[in-house]
Amino acid sequence: MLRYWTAGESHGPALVALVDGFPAGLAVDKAGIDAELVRRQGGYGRGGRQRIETDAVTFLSGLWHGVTLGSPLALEVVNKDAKLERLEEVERPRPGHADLPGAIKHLGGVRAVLERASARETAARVAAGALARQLLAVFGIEVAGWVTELGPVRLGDRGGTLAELRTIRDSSAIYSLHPQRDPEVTDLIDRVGKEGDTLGGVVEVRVDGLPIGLGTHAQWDRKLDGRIAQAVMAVQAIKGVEIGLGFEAARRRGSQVHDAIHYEAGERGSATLGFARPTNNAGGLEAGMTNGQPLVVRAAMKPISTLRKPLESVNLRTKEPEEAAYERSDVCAVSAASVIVENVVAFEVAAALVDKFGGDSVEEMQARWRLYHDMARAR
Ligand code: EPS
Repeated sequence: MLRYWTAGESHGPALVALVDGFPAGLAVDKAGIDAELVRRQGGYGRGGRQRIETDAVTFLSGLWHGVTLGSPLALEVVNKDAKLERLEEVERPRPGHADLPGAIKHLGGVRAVLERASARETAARVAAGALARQLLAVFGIEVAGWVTELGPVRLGDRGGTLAELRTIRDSSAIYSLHPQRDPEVTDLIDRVGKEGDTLGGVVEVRVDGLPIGLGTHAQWDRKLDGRIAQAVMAVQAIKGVEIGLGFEAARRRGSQVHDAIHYEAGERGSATLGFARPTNNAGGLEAGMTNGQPLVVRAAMKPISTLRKPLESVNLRTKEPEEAAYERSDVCAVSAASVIVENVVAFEVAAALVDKFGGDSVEEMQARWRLYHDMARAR
């Protein structure tokens, strides 16, 4: 079973991801992981913290000569702004943040909660996901994500190979597939920032090259749609997750939702075994299993809850009305969310791949991948 946990506070010494069940024999490209960490720090509208940090991964365990050993991997991302011991208690909880429920729940203060709840923690999740996507790449499975909506601006997606779309996205200041519309969006972010407010948005992730049959219909907690929804919903500030048509499917008739099944004998050798679907409204998942089509996941991010022009709150010590606390924040972190969602989805897909093809070594997984496709083709 491939799984991970993270540890670390926003202003503690470091963030750590512990990845367990990762197969032996993968030559890790550290630069590839660092590139994802750098992208997570970027996007128009980020706050002052990102000018302090230069996130990069250090492997504390699980590698020998740069190759995975099959033992647990401890990944560390150091915090340069490691000032936790000097920071003071926060008395005015921010609406929308973990501050109030977390402090009450622990019979303690706000600082202890916000340090862990901060989206800084996602650096560790991105490191784990960026490692997992290197395992996916061995099997020709590719992942990419982008911003499709920012505040009220609908940007949408577009067709093309993931390599093409990545190039377009990387030329956009907000990681969208319509860079020509960047000025409209960056002006909006500037305007809203000047007003002391924040902006959310929608991100989309696509996974190409998936085989048929990752995940399962057989038990609720192993259904891949459910696992992906949990991983994505558990990203800070995410309030909604859709797969394929998502909520739009509820508004249509069945004949306008389900993807017809065709068969092209000449394509038997492909990963989809010749089964073709003229549409992909299911977003690549049927009954918790991949169906050979691209996986398409969207997530809605609420605006960041730390406001420079704060909302009404209550001083937890005096119980008197006061404005919520403000130290510093991002005006908009939707671009970063696209990187985070991309990498947490990659991890869940890699976990499903290990479930199907075994987790001891990459070489055995490759042999079992070939055997499975040969057997499926022979039916
Ligand atoms: C973040 C680091 C944090 C915040 C932000 C995301 O750094 P600091 O609290 O030192 O400014 O900028 O976290 C939040 C939005 C939040 O509400 O906690 C990061 O690295 O992504």
